Amino acid sequence: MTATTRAISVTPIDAPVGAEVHGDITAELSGGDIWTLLEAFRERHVLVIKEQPVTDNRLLEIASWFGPQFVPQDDIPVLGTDDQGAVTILSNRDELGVGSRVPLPMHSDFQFLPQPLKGAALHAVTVPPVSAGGNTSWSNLHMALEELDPKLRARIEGVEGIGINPYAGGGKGHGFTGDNQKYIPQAVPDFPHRLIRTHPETGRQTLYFSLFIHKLVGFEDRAQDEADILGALREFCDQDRFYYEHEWSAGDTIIWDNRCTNHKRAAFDQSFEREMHRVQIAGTKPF
Ligand SMILES: O=C(O)CCC(=O)C(=O)O
Ligand SMILES: [Fe+2]
Repeated sequence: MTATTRAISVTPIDAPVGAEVHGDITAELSGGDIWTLLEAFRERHVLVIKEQPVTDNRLLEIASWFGPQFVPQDDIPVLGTDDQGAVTILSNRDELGVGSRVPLPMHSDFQFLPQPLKGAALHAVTVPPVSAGGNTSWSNLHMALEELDPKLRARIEGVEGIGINPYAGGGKGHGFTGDNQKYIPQAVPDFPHRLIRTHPETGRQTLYFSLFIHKLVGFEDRAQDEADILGALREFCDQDRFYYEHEWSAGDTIIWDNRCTNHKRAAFDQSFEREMHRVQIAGTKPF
């Protein structure tokens, strides 16, 4: 057997999620290299590529190794421009992009969709200095489930949660700004998903809960129980020990698995410009 030379290698980050990718991500990669990335994605859930000049086209290409690009439906708005270009630009400057001034509480992207995302690739074009805030953190929800109090676990086994869609039913006002952000005044149907789901590639069980889950199916007559469970999960899932916190440098690219992680973004000083380019990867119906 001839040894194959790999251009890419991956080392785990000393945190509950994350692997750092080494090597030139802009070069032509072999199938073996891409396989290395996919394997690390499955095992570490978040891939970190530091300070490389990834163009929009390359970002699209990188994301496509993980799955087809997510295309929003017209009748279920999501964060992104109204014309929904292939690459969404997130920025705190309205003339550049959408949705990126406020701190973002822990979430899994678009959990309110019938088929929420598999993941996303986010590339930092311009970021504030680390001292000005704006770190993004990802948590390990497999680990959270393993450490969940067994009594609480028993209460949520088989229970479905309903995610809120901030872009429908209420209009503007959530701090997700930008002239092109699409909102619709009407509510969209609920698409509940299990709070404990199966990872479709590894078969592992994971919590699937974020701050956007605001109702539980079957608790219509048990408001207090519902509030207790939601409150307990909110507090439990958001503990620092589940997170990897990323300090951005311009040129960083992060690809994450949206099915077994949450992420959140810290507040940052608005006198600095922040511009991120994002490609989202389509997912399947959770089970
Ligand atoms: O701006 C960030 O750091 C994270 C934004 C985010 O939540 C996302 O792109 O899904
Ligand atoms: Fe997000």
